[in-house]
Amino acid sequence: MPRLVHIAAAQLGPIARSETRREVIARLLAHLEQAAAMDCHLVVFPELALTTFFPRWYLEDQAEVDAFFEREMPGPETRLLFETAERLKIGFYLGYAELAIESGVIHRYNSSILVGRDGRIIGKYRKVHLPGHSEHEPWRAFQHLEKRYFEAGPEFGVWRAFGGIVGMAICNDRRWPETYRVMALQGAELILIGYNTPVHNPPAPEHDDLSMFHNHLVMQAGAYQNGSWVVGVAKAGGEEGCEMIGGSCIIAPSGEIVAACSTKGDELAIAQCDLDLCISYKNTTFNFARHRQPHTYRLITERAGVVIGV
Ligand code: CDV
Repeated sequence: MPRLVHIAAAQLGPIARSETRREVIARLLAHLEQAAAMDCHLVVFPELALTTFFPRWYLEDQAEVDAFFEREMPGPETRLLFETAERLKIGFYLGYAELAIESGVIHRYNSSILVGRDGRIIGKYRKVHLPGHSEHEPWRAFQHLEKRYFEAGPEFGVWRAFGGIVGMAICNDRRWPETYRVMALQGAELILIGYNTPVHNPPAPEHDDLSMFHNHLVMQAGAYQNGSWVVGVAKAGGEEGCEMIGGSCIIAPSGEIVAACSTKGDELAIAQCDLDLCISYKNTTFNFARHRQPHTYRLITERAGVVIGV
């Protein structure tokens, strides 16, 4: 029996700063309904899917920043997503800004959750690789203040769900081979990634023309080199004067894109993902137990004794 998961990559077009949670959630609900009508089991939404991508602004008023964060999940406005998931028997991955109070201390994370077909949270992931900068840099066409507004998460986990082993990552994580490898070493067969990626890269504008190529390059390599499905989902289009790449797609363990969005708006790309397709990659070319040489990697790192890129 193949282990089939019917997955929808639920791309979102731009979200205006003035758009309310209720308006955004109506768009997410439309995606859930449409995906369920097409017999999907799992819908993957982008990073920070409930608001505009607010790290593009330098904001001095913490209350203004905190208005973009969720204090509970589900909360009064997001509860309908969970109720709809349960009614439609459809799971989802959702990226959002998380404000958590732990031992009396406020923490802010760029997070995602995985919700099962029963509408219950299976797992939460807090973004590890936070790109950008922490101080105002007015020379940029727009800011990327993730290092200011979020704390880095502690680890990459995986969860038993949807008949397999599922991992989560968020946006910039997808550019780092360690992201996929750490999850694949825990058995990941399906890696879900939401992203917000501007076409323009202020520190390196010479990369702009390659933004879509790099987007697919890293996710396709991550899938193939780890024998895992990868689902990458964008917030796309012209958002508050910033052009964001789309290119949401579903990638097989072969590294091939098997479904992709073609617009920069709200759109679903759907694929039937057979988790058993991971097996021939994990058992042959990428049989980690048989072929990896971890002692060698450690020696090289220790001997080098330098960190490149500082
Ligand atoms: N939201 C992100 O993590 N964006 C980063 C870049 C563009 C700053 C990315 O790697 O896509």
